[in-house]
Amino acid sequence: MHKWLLTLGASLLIGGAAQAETNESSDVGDGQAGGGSETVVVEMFDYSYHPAEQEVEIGTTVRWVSMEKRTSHDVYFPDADFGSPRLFPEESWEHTFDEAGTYDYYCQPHENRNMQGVIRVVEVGDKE
Ligand SMILES: [Cu+2]
Repeated sequence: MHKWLLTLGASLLIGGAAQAETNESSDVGDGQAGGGSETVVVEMFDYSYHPAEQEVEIGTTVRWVSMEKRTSHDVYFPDADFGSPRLFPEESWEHTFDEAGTYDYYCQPHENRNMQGVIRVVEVGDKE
């Protein structure tokens, strides 16, 4: 009985956190298709993406979060000529990947500093 209550409390906490996260990102909402999909975070600091290489399953939303104190970065996919606005400290931007493939990207303001990354999107179940 006691144990059951603890478990219930824990799941309520988790549910609350997930909801807060969804609300926070609603202003960037870009491709909310396929509800219930996962969100993966790539942090931007020290003029690089962390992790620089990220593998995700189709339907995953990737959120880039700036952890910088001063500079700004963006996320630009040259193959698609598509990307984020400039992201200043504490700002974030997200994109949902609905097709398998290798998506190279870089930071336009810091291309000359080799600030680049790649998202590899694989079929559901193929993630290593
Ligand atoms: Cu940058």
